[in-house]
Amino acid sequence: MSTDHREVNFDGLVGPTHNYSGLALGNVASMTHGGLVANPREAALQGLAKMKALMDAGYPQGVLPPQQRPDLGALRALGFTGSDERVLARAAGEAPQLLRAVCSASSMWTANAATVTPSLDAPDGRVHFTPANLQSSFHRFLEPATTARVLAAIFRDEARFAHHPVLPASPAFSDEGAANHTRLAAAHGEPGVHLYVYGREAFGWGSEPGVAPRRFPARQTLEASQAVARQHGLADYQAVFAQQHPDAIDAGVFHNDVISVGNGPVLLYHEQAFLDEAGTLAALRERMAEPLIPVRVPAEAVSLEDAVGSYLFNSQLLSNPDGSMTLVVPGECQERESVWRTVQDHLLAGANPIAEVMVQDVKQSMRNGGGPACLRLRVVLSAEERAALSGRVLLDESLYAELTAWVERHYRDRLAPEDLSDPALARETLTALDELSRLLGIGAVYPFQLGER
Ligand code: SUG
Repeated sequence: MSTDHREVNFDGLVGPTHNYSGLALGNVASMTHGGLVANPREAALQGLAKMKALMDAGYPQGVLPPQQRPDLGALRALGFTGSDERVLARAAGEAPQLLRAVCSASSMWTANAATVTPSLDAPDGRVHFTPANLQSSFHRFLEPATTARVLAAIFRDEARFAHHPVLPASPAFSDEGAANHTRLAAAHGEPGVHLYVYGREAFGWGSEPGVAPRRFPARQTLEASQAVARQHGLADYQAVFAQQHPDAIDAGVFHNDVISVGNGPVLLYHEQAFLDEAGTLAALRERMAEPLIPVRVPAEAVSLEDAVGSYLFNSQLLSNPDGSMTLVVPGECQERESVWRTVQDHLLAGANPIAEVMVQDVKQSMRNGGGPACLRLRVVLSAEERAALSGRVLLDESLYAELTAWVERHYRDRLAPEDLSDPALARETLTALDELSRLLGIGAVYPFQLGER
């Protein structure tokens, strides 16, 4: 197989309206931090610092732009009329939760932007994308239309990139993208096996009801995962569908990437990640050409509560040229004794390729339940595919410097929920995004650039 395939991590640039609105049911950090004052500038700079650290360490790094917020078009569609100022003022008075939802900067968590299949695994030899419908929450349901335009603008070359329609935005096809998908392979340039993790089955009528979480919603359905695999042309021998443990969902594991992470042949996971642990591993082993390297963390070492509180499993696991791997963990892992001890004694000292740990401070995002792995969309690309990208989206020194200066020019350092109705914030955001789309060379992707609002 070809050796020039690299995984490019496309991080979401945090948008100027980053705030804490307590919008995400089942996401403990979001539910506990709603109402806090956020610092959008610091959030964006933390994200850029993570991208720069990984670029400096030799990992290809990409960037995806934030979305247009507040989404005044969504408010208008819901019956708010008049000038922008009037729409904002009425929404703030009559439906403050709605205003918060249309201001969310949640597109920063690009692990939920789409599911991606590398060209190596697709029958037509193209890289396949399906933007996630994110229909399980209103603030995230607002993302896919712009996400689809952004992905189509960057991965524009139709000979190399294929874009599929968003799945029907109905609970039966609830799709949260790559956060519930892991590709396992001997190496990025070898054929892969795709692990899709779902929280519930939608079409189970007439049969015994399946096991489902009781406290919090299951965001991904089996039917959605199957449809994505079908769109991308994967055969049975390339895909495994595994149910997430309902107890994990009820403990705040709203996506699989909060409880497991895979890379190459390694699957790092908590013992309560999957409903059928043994069956999941067996199905993977049956399909993989190379031996699977499971790295299992028992509940005895890290409780579900500590896993959710530290986001240990929301780490990025990255391949190094010598075959070793680096685990990029959020700073919160150092703050929990059991977790930090497990990192040292179990992960680094264990018989597995994980040889190094990098700690990144993404606290602004973490308070909304988004760790290092949430902030990035993994796209395995060959050298030709990397060269075929449109726009200026691969990070280098000068792009990093320009994006940092752009954030410093346009972002506020303080944003409380009551600031969201400020019409100046909406104007500032449009100015910033217009400049950004020119800086990235991606053309018109935002509603305000397309003659919408
Ligand atoms: O969908 N939080 C996001 C966090 C997404 C994390 N992504 C992954 N695990 N891949 C969510 O729950 C909170 C927004 C607020 O409360 O203001 C939020 O949407």
